[in-house]
Amino acid sequence: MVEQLLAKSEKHDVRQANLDPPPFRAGRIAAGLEEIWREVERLDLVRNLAELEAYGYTVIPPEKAAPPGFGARLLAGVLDCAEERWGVRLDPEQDFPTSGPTDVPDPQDWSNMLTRPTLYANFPHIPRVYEEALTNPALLALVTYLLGYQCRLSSGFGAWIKGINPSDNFPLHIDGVRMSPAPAYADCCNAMYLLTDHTKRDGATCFVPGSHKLQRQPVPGEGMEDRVAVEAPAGSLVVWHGNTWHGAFPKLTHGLRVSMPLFFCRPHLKTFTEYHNVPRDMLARNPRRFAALLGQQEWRDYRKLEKGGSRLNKASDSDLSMEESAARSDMGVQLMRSTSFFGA
Ligand SMILES: O=C(O)CCC(=O)C(=O)O
Ligand SMILES: [Fe+2]
Repeated sequence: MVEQLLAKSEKHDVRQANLDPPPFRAGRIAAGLEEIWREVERLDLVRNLAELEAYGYTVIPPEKAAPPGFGARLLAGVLDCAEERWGVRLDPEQDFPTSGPTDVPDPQDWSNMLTRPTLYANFPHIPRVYEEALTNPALLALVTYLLGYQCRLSSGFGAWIKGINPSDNFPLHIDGVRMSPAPAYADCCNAMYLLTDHTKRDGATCFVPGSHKLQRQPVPGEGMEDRVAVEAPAGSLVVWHGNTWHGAFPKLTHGLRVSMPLFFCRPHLKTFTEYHNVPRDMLARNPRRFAALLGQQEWRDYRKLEKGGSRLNKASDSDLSMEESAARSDMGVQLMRSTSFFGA
């Protein structure tokens, strides 16, 4: 039993995870495919990967998604962040309050919470548990399978918080600013932690299975009969292909639906967010992949030119030692080397 528990926690341990790019192998056409397949098998996500291919989305149950209790910790981080930015302590069992302070970093119109506010955290003030959310091996295994090792976090560290509103039928769409038609392979994808239980009546996210094969946005009203609600407990992780049609059902129940989306794209696309002021100690305590996901090793950063061609890091503390700079540029070079489909 103890061994089983240990084996379980090792599975979620970022130190065990295969987060770095694969070694350079000249002439290979699918750099990284074997590594990512092994990682998917190690994490027992083969079925989830098959669902991503067939349906365009998958729901990873809490016990496979993250270590025990992770969903509750992430929810607590979101509630802390809401308190810091909005000045209220939300209780997911209750509705939104009807009033709140205005002398806070991000005041809300509490008399009109029929819209779904998005709670954003900005560097350097992000709850530490958000770092774990991004480096989670299960999440990165499927995101890497879809987008390659060089992918970026396009937008993240935000939370959807949705209260009762029977008229809020979130329309079907595909995410991002996209080409039309969209490429057959994923050029972006989304991963969302469910932080409260989601049922259809709770306003669950919904998908049109198989729609990722159509490579286009739905026209208004299209696909509505084919929507499938994601009914899953708090702590689950939903991952979907960037081409998959999705939306959300209206929330008919009291209390709050809380989820955290992390939207990723391939490195040739412009990310929604450019991450500045990432604290140096945050980069130091996380795997190197963390910095790469946040675009901290961009080799084509124009601001380098502003500094007379020197490597200017986006981290808040840019006085990197020579060794650190070298380690980071090495990472950039390694990432650039894997130029095939899986590496790109
Ligand atoms: O669950 C929802 O409200 C829909 C979320 C969504 O469309 C997204 O995160 O891209
Ligand atoms: Fe979306």
